[in-house]
Amino acid sequence: MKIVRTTYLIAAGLILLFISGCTTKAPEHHHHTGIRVYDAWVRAVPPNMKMTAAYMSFHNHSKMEDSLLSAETPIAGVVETHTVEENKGVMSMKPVDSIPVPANGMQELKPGGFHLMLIQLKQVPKMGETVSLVLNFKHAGRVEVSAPVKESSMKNMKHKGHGDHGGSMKHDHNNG
Ligand SMILES: [Cu+2]
Repeated sequence: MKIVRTTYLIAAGLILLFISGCTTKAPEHHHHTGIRVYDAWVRAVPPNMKMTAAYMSFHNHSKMEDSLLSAETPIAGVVETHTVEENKGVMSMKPVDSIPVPANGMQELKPGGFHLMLIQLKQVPKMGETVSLVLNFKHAGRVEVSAPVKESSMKNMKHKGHGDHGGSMKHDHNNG
């Protein structure tokens, strides 16, 4: 069945796309609460794609642990909170109820880890565009973010151990 095989290949390629990295810094986004959002970006995808992913960092400047419960964007019918799990060498994406953000700490949404899945795309995000997202946190409430659309090429997969926040879940603000 040629159709089935093609679909399978697209799915495999898509997962690779979502696992490969991109750590380009974006300007700080505005905030209204104890949660600040940094470096938000949405992955550029081919025109026939029905889904993409969004990545960003959350900094929690409050003494209360928080969590991202849900998100919305005008360009997608559904936004899910996902993580990536490895099972016997196979990476796969899995929905999670929420994404935790420790008190006086940070959480990183990045390829290969937590991310937002933009499903049922009404409009395919292209390079140069900006996607607006509304994030709903348990305590911080509603936080609006503008995320530029960026490409993450496969060559980024060879670059390991880069990045200012380098996978660390803790973040010292020196003001707690
Ligand atoms: Cu996903």
